[in-house]
Amino acid sequence: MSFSLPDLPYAYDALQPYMSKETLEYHHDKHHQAYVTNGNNLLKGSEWEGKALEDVVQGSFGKNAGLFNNAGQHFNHLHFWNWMKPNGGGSIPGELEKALLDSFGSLDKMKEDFIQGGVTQFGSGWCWLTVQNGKIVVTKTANGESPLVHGGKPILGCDVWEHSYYIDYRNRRPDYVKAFIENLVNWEYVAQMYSAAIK
Ligand code: MN3
Repeated sequence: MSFSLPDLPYAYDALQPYMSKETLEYHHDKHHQAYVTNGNNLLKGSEWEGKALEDVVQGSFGKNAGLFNNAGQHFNHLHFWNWMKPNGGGSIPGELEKALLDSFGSLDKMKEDFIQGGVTQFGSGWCWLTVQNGKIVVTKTANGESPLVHGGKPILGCDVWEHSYYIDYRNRRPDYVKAFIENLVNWEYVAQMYSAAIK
């Protein structure tokens, strides 16, 4: 199985004003495409050729940095497009909402911690809602890493590489992460990942 780039699940201009058409054109068509192309080149002839994506990500971590970076980013971006939707950030499905309240005490606290995670990730990386030891926690990772290689299961991730926000927000990463959690998140998709993570 080789990697391939899926179409965005919405139009390029569907996330405006929170994420522009221009950002999505560069981010999806150029950046994600590059991870797919480079990942396929590095996968060819490696011991992970033909393996499922999550197995490539976990298997190559710490062993083959080039392949890991591209496979990790392919995994992260496949979900990232689905973690957003037009008119996102609305109500949270019941089972997930209950788990978030159990873990954070309030939805405001969850959002505050998530924004803080994104703002304090130094340099390129991601902030996450991660299922770990039966709880949902905020974590952050550098570059193409994800909770998958740190003993957790990601259910929501925000890309805080500059390519994800610089066109729209310039250096204002806090405003970008705040807009993401409040206005872009597709909570139905997060709930699906949560259900799969606790099985
Ligand atoms: Mn990206």
